[in-house]
Amino acid sequence: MDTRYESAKQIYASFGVDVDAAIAKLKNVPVSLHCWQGDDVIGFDNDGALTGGIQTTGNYPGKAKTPEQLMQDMDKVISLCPGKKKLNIHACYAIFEDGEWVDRNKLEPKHFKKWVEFAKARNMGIDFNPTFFSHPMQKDGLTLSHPDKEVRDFWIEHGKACIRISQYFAEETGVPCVMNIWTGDGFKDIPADRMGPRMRYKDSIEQILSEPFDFNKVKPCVESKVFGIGVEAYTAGSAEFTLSFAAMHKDKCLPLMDNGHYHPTEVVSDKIPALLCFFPELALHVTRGIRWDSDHVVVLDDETKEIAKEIVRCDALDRVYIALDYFDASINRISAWTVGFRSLQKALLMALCTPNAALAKLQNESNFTELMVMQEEAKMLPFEDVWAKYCEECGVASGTEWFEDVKKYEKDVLSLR
Ligand SMILES: [Mn+2]
Repeated sequence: MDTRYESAKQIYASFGVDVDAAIAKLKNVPVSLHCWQGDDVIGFDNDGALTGGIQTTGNYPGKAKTPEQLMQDMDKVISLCPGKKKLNIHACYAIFEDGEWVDRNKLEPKHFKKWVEFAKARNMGIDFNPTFFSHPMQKDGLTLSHPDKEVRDFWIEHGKACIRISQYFAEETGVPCVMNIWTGDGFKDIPADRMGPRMRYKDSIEQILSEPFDFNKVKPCVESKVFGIGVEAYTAGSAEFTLSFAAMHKDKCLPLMDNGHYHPTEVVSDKIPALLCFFPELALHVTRGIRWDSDHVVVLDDETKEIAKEIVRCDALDRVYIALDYFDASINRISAWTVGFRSLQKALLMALCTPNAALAKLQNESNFTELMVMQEEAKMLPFEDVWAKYCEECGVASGTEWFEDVKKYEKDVLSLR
């Protein structure tokens, strides 16, 4: 393989690309691994069904039902994926001990102590998400924008509790905690008042952010969405709403873009350089929507490659917080997690192995003929050999050998659940 790598290295060098440097750089780029692929977004604090306009489909056997199982499954995924990982958990994954249970507005750092131990032992930071769904206080499909103050106050307290927990994560791990605020608030059918819920939503998020925190340690985000299941006509947290909110609260809030949360022909890749002109930092949820926000497993498709390319081309790997967000219950969940993480790693490495400076120079010289030729030629560079070297250096399989491991895990562990 080293011969193949040496040969690939020379070919890339002729395009002005240093593949050793690309590999070294990617090793330090954290990608947040979402715990919710392991149990279909259920969590440990409720017995109810998944609500909030999102839906997992499929009933593949072997899903994690306890914190121990979920952590065991995440460990398996971590062992199969190259690259630096960060842990991403939702508030509904609180781990209660000795029969204790508290509602979401009363959550404390101690309810996430086991996750901190898990992350620290694996040298990972933690990202966090308040959970504004799958709960009886989500009334009429609304949380932070509900007309009833009692409902809003419950969720504002939840948000504040999550800020305190995020600060605890950052202090314990020494890594900033990205805390993402997303609600599915909206209406199935044509509303009579579109601004009222948004004014209440704005006020509620402002109240959450009034909880003291260190912005160097806690990175609150607001995530937009175009629609959800049963919330087809209107969402309070639309793209314009959340982006404007983040812009007006730049001293304590970031915009978060989920590429499943836009109209099907809109692409997040083009929005990244637009936002980087104005925001010092931003956050991403990488997913794969098919026709709607279906949260299919991330694969190495054009938009995933384009998203990675924009982050790299803008020299913004340290300004963009990258997280995965999808959930497929129709296939082996360990495999779903692994394919998604590895696909994003491939996209990032490909972006780092693209002759970006040379291509930009052609554009700036208005040499569009050569730009097209070179962009097409660059697609045929021997990427597989660089990927294999990267995986080898990270101590994981570069080819399909990892799937043998998943099949064994399914037989030995998942099938016994
Ligand atoms: Mn998302």
